[in-house]
Amino acid sequence: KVSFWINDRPVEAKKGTNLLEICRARGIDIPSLCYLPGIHEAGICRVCLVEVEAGGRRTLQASCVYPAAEGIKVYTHSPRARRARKRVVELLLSEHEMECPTCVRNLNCELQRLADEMGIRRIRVTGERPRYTVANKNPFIIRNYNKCVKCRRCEAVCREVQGVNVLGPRNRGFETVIAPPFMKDPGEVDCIACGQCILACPTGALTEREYIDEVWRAIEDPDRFVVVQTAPAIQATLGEAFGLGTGTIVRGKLAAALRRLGFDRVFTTELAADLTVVEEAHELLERLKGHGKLPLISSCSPGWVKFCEHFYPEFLDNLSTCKSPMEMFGALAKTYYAEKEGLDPAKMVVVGIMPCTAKKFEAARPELVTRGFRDVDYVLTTRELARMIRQAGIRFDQLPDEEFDQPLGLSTGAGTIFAATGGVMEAAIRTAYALVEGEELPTRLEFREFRGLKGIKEARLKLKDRTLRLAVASGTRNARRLLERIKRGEKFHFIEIMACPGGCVGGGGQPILGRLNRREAEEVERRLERARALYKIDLNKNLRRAHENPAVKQIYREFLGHPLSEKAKEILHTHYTP
Ligand code: HC0
Repeated sequence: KVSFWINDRPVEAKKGTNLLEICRARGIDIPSLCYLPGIHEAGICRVCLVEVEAGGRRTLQASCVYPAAEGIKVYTHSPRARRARKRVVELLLSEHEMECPTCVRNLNCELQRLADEMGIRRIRVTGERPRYTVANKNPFIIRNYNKCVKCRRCEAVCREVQGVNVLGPRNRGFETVIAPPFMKDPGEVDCIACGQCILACPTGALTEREYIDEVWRAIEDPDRFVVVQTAPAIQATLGEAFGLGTGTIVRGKLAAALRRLGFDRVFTTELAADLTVVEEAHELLERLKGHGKLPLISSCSPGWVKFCEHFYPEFLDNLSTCKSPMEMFGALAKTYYAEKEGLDPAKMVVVGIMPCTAKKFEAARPELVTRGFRDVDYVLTTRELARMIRQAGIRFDQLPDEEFDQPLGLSTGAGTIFAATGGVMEAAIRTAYALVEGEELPTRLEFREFRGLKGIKEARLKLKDRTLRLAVASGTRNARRLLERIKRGEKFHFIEIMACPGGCVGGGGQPILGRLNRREAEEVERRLERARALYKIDLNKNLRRAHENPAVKQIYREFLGHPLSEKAKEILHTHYTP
């Protein structure tokens, strides 16, 4: 411990802790921009300058990297500190593309908020501004370098959290931008499309590629039959975009909003998640019998699949051949449901509401086409859906609770928990257990060893006469650690990998609440709250095992036959090649 002074008050803190954290813990807000605790502590933007008196000199220091030391005197809001911070933000603004009213981050931009909080009404520095063309050659992310403030948070998250490392400073001096190598488009490098960089970006320099107008056009076209499916995570996160507390469950309002937007049918991806569980549990049992490679690794997270293709192609045969629930749903909608309802699949449009930017990439993959039709036509993120709801003038908080349409709106708790890290594993084990041990035995429903935000979770589970070694990883850097262990000889039977930290609840398409003045603990807590909401829905469901879903049974009875049947393989399975 060291004793020192903050704003003339004596304080004690652990030696070496940075001043910014110490102040925030004591209720003193110092603005910051480039700082991401534990991920990016570089002191490069200078927005968090404070005055520090040490060794007889009083100087301006970046509080995010200045360590607490015995006897120093810190002045967080002295006139000089405030003036310096204001000037730093003015300089950032002076080269920023000022298109706030048309920017997707308008009113949700950290730079804008800083300017407002500091009372910047006029930018006293004028000069040249960079002019870059907007990079938008891929279906998932748009980079606008004219709005980049070079905080390098995207770069830090890409490297430190995801272990992908495709972003870095390019060019020199005034020309510097944070971009993929040789200023290539993210679609041309090893980017996995996870969108974690978008969540990290304080401005509108990084955004998802919007498909809102295309979806409006489809809805307005009387010749189109537009089916919407919503990912399990949306019900636990969409409310945040409308000011509801983190973890507020909005399942009923979500269905009501989609109906009012004009979709012809409102379904849930959870139905297909249940179906995935049934197919994947059978696949696991087949592989355990020696048919196929072990460990079986889940393949429903498209960011993870892309990561595997770029960095670990030797594991591609370990991936489950199951399409992701989103893709299974699209394929079923345009085959089973089209036949059942007498619809022409050529006139159907399937829209996915996903917490994910990689799902946009996945929807465009050439492998994911069934009987000549793309399984999913458009993917909108949680954020885009919130924008559409606003565009339609819908007061989200005043909507009644409604149900999804049937039969593709029926789901069990297993499908719901898919969106939290460990959920796919827990859901699959619930069903595998019942398949192997028999329905008559009391089945274990909860596998708490797979819950929570730990990057890698492991357990051993007895399945009849065999002990299975299972693991769950979220965040691709953790996936990398786990795969390296397997390469060194460790044996596992089944592994779940989700690209985003915490699983889909932490997806790159989720509402951005801004990191300004927030502590990392709050970010983590937010992901936990979202996951808790999903486990609560699961707990309150009568049916919690995927194979008990009456709609799943109906689909097998009327259409697919049985799990892993030829037809199931044609419609629900795929294969990825390097
Ligand atoms: Fe997910 Fe999914 S759970 S990837 O995290 O598996 O995006 O929410 O929709 O497909 O179901 C995302 C979320 C999904 C899929 C499901 C899986």
